Amino acid sequence: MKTNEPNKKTEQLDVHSTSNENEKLTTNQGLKINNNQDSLKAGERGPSLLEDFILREKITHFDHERIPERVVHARGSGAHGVFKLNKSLAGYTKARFLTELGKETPVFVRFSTVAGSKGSTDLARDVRGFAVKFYTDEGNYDLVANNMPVFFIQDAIKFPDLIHAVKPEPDNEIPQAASAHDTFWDFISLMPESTHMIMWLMSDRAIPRSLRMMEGFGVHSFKFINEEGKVHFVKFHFKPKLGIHSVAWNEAQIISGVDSDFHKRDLWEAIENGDYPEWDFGVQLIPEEDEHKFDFDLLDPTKIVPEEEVPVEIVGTLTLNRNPDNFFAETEQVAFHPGHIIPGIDFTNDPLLQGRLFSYTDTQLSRLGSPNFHEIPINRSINTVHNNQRDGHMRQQIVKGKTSYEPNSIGGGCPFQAMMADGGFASQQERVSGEKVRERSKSFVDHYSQAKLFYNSQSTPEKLHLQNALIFELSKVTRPEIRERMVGQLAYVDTFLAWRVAEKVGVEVKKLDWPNQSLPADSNMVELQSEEREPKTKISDALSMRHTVKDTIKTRKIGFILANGADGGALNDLKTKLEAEGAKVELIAPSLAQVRTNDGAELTPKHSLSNTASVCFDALYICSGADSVKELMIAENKNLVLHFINEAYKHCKAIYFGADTQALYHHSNVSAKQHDDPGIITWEDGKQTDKFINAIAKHRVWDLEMERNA
Ligand code: HDE
Repeated sequence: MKTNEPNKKTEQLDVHSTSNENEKLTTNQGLKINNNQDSLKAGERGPSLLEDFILREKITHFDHERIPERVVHARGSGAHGVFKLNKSLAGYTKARFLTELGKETPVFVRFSTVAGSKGSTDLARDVRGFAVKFYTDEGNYDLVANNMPVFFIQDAIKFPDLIHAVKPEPDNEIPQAASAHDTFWDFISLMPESTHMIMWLMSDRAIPRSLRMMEGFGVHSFKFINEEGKVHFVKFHFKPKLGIHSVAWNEAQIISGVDSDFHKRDLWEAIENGDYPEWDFGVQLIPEEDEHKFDFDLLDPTKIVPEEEVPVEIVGTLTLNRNPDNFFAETEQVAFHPGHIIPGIDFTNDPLLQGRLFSYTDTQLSRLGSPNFHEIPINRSINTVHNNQRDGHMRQQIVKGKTSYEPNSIGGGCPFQAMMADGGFASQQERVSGEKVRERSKSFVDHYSQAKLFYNSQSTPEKLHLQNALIFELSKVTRPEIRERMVGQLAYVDTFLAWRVAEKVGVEVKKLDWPNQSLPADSNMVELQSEEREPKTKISDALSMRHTVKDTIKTRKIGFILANGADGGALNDLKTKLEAEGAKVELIAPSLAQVRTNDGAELTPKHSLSNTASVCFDALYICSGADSVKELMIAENKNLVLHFINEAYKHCKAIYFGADTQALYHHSNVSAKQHDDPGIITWEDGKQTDKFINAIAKHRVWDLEMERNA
């Protein structure tokens, strides 16, 4: 477990606490304030006086506290941490934080959604931003990534159109943080290049269980350049050590109502509890000479490099180990930019990346209001800045001397340029040629092969979730022609997918010119999803979450439902074992009043049955104890408890029914099913604790979702 030593970057003079009793209340000018309760008046019932500079300063500052939210990625959560290099990449890059084995580099990471406003829900169906600022000793390196490895568009010029289409519609500002509306699908149905990304957006990747349980991808191909000038293409990956896990869409919708800060709270609490989230940092490396060896273009941001073709080499660990001291000062003001690079890393001509290289600084000028936003503590390099840039709003640095130009003699010619040998950055001398054209490369025209690859790589439950997501989304589209157009696009990915969506959103299948053979006869839907369905198509295991980490219950939140008379011994025994495995146990009772167990202990519930919901937990234990069950079965509690159980059951979670809970079991939906459900553990099972822990570690029994919801 990493200690929480503040890294070099965070020893800021600017951080100070307001809880020091020796520090008296002052104005912004440092004047100590004697009365912060009343404005200055002419008589206690008289008018307030213009001269009340204390009142005016305080209210004036308040009036100007808000700054423009990010035009995209407005909703975010951040944390400090450290990157440790475990395997040197000296053969590929000269970036020291990637070549000096064991080197630790301070980082700040901001996770975000894309479409929603700053106050919108964490659990929108959306891409997640995964922006990492490495405070390296060669300057700040920003890897401004997402939790999906491709993007909707191939050229930056379409970005404003994409965002205008997904944001609330301009006439009525509806819907907030949602793609399920006409303008988004109108745009997407006319953009075949978006098809691959739509598969990712409609997959469970778009509704993560936790920011700590999602991947990060640099998306673009970048370049590594080593000391000898040798060039490799590189794709960046962050793989969560807790695995990649998602919630069910119905669950996401409920979480948005019960706790719209679900992800933010989850990240904050994990770090406060010392459960520092970690990712393996990996790279896919392709020698420059192999650029055209693939059946796709490395410059195309709607394409991945399948891990089976080029493995991801894990070289480092990203750990988040400190929450921000102040959300606005750090998370809101942090400014990421893919153009913040260091020697050994360079750009490719990916037209999406090229456009991004303009946009970030441009938008930050209007968002942070000054060309000096690099001087805000969270944005400062750990290196001292030496240049002749001067003045501008909110300038902090005080540069001595008469020279602010180069060349100069008065200042001794300083600051000098740095030789490459001294770490000076020089762009790779790539040969570029060609006429000035506004054209799309012919090598970018395949919009369906990788969409197929992603879809075909999904497990049956994942395919069902993806289909249901498209059905939900398109069912919100009011214009039938848009639904038809979109179903036509889906047919180029998978006939069954298109057929099922068409049927559910009222699109006449026969009206569409299907690109391949006749439709499957109506039959058992699950069979038709079969991963073994012929012809066997190319798949990539890395694209499905079925193979992700499922052997730990660390940080999982287990709800214990109990009332007076609960079996204290059984409760403590299970709690101890779950916590020994790193899980968090939280007690849920009919009220927040203390609960007395059958051995006389007084327990304080963290939640009541009415102030939380099963969607905030990974699994439930219905505590044993006849008296406890009797109290839970009384009218005012029974429906709340049964709703908890039925909702967790619907969302394929593990539920453990302790001894004496037969009545609750038989009154719940669970009892209606007779099957071997590994996610349901009862008083009849042997080794209940092991079974429960194993069931929690599996995240969900997605394979039984159809049965659990029948
Ligand atoms: Fe961004 N993106 N982006 N983006 N992006 C911004 O910069 C942009 C794209 C990403 O937590 C903005 O400071 C363009 C891909 C993240 O502060 C803006 C294009 C990827 C964040 C911008 C893209 C990203 C942003 C808005 C298409 C994954 C949040 C606020 C060419 C590789 C960073 C800001 C944070 C933020 C421009 C597409 C990642 C408007 C023009 C692809 C994680 O400048």
